Amino acid sequence: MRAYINNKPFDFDEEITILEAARKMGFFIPTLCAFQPLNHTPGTCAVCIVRVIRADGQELTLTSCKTPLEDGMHVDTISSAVKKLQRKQVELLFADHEQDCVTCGRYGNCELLQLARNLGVKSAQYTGKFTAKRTVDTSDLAIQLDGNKCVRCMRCVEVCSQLHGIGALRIDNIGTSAGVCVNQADKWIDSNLCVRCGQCIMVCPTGALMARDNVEQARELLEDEEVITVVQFAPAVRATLGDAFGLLPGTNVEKRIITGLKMMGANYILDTNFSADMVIMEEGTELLGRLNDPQAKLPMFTSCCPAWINYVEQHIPELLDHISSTRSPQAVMGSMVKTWFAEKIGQDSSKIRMISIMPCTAKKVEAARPQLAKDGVPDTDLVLTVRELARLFQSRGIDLKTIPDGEFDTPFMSQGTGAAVIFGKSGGVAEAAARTLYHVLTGGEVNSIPFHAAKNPHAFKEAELELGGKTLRIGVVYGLANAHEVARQVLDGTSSYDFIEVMTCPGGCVNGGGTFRKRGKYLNFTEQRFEALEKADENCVYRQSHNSPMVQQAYREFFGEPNSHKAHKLLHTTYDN
Ligand code: HC0
Ligand code: SF4
Repeated sequence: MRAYINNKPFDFDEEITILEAARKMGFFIPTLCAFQPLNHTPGTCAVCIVRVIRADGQELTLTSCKTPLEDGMHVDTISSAVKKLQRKQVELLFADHEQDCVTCGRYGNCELLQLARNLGVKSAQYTGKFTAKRTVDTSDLAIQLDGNKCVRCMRCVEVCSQLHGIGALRIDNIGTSAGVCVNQADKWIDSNLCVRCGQCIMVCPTGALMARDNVEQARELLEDEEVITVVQFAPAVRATLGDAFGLLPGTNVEKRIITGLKMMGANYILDTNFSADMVIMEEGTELLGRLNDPQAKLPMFTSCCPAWINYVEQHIPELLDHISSTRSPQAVMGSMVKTWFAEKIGQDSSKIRMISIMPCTAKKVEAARPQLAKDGVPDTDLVLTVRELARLFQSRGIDLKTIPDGEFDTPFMSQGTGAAVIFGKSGGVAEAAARTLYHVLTGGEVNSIPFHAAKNPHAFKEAELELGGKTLRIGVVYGLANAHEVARQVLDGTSSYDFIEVMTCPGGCVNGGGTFRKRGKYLNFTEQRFEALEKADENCVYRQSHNSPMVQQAYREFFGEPNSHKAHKLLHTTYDN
């Protein structure tokens, strides 16, 4: 079959949309709702309209993403008349859009604004003031919604069901009032479907979905001379923050983050890698205990991803007995800072404010769990995402591209091993645990674990380790739709694993819902970020958590041994059923 696009012939023998064919020929057709990474073309924005003349002479104006190319069809995608139509569509989108671009968290990175530029929208003919008002919801600790910036692209609805099989979001209302909102709840904070992973934010083309903004509070705390600010930052943060400053994807900016935080006024900077090592000691010991106890629930699942914990509590509570009781590294750090660290620096914990920088929106909710507070005071006072840290730095003119490297300068809780830094990529927690279990069960040391592609269709990787006469079967999973299937296998008694790592976000925290968003892209830098963490692992003096001198010091001076009574009190938690 043959059709003509902008008078050029295009031969095809399978069904293809006009948009796909035009792209193959190198013609640019603007799109907004269409999102290739999710194979999502709902056709709701109508920005991709084109003129066609069918073989029978019928003339039509159609959305190119939804219309199949036909034999003998002539398509016009580039004439002034077509461009005018496309421009009108964008102007109409602006007509019911809250146009506070300068104060919008998506400023400089918005797909709608980019489109307006592409199509040459010169003056905003419509002010965005006469539209029906849609939902604005700032009730939740992790995610906030400004429905007046929603363009009804439904990417958020799609990612939530494709990746997680949850369906926490839906489009509400009709006509100009239509916009995204949470399903089965009036307010986000009341949603028992949403797990707060923030992947919806990652695919939103505008500022309609945002992480809860705590930048101002962080700045106030850092500038407050009455309090002592302790800041930790997560493994993945060092491999993702640079993107926001135009550095090459996967640039490790660990040392520049230290400088930036000091410039902002942080009193102490600690590394979440340290507490990740502590987690391995606790979780590994817990797993060994379960393996030796015929009554214990196996397999055991990791507990460090808070969106996964939310999912289990909200969607499959019957699995809770299989979840490790060990707190996440963020929570372990908060707990240790308000106890041992306070002792070490000779300060009362009431003077300390713990700020945590995470690639994750769900960590904001984790920090507010009553189980992770002492006498009602949270161990972690404030959580910023990577995007918020970028805004915090930018608000003081700190440019990661130009500031010098800094060094951690606290002699305890500031150094992690190679096992800890790989926590930020899917499979890293399982690998770190296996390195230490290998040592405990065989007396030897290994720097890496031979994972292979998973046979289980819902897993990412697997490993079988022969350890002191026992075979330990490890599974690594990401995405909650996958995790759901693996959990079902466990509950049905058909799982072959002993230990399962689950991360909610695709590829793990390096693609967390709090990381840098790039227009029209999704998961594009996974490989570079993985490599950054792998290289950091290789460059570490210590590659296994049990070999960390700082971890050894913590047990020697404070906890006694892993899973001791004190460790249970301060480093483990309970879940809500
Ligand atoms: Fe992660 Fe973590 S690895 S969850 O993804 O376990 O957020 O980076 O900080 O807490 O360490 C996120 C990243 C962390 C925690 C660690 C774990
Ligand atoms: Fe947060 Fe990491 Fe879990 Fe994503 S995978 S929800 S970033 S902890």
